[in-house]
Amino acid sequence: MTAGDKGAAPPPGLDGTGLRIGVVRARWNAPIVDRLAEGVGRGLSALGVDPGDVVDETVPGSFELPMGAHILATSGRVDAVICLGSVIRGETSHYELVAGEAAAGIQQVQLTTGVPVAFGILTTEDEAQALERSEGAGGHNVGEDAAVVAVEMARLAERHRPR
Ligand code: INI
Repeated sequence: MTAGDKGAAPPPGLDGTGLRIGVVRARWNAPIVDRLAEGVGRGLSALGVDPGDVVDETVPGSFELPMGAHILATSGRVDAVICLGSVIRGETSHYELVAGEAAAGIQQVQLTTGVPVAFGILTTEDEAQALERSEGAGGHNVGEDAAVVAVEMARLAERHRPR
């Protein structure tokens, strides 16, 4: 399954050329998050984003992703931010808290800053599900989906920017 087969198909002609994208990665469950980051790289390249226009940062865990996104969103250096993380229910008793706060915080960052923030956090029952959603080229990878979302929303913001 590839980006668009399951979720929203990318709009035709979507082009990321010249866009600057921030990527914030949680270091918890790093092997999974690294796979998501590879998906982001593939997705952004396919849309014409120059790797030199990608600003990469890491934060300790998914709970810190909204703060990392806020720092990049208000830096004036990026047109959109992608947050990557993996929260596995079986491995944390405060799964709901970490996943919920990450989601709410990311929404708050994009609505308050006006800089789109894509939600690339896997919230799964177990590691097997996380692996299924972070596959290599040609498979389903939520990082690849998040790359499309970031470019689409950055273009939307650009089209309606107050003059
Ligand atoms: N952070 C994650 O990104 N994934 C997890 O599965 C996780 N678990 O299992 O607890 C996790 N916890 C750390 C959290 O995000 C914060 O870094 C920590 O609470 C310090 O603020």
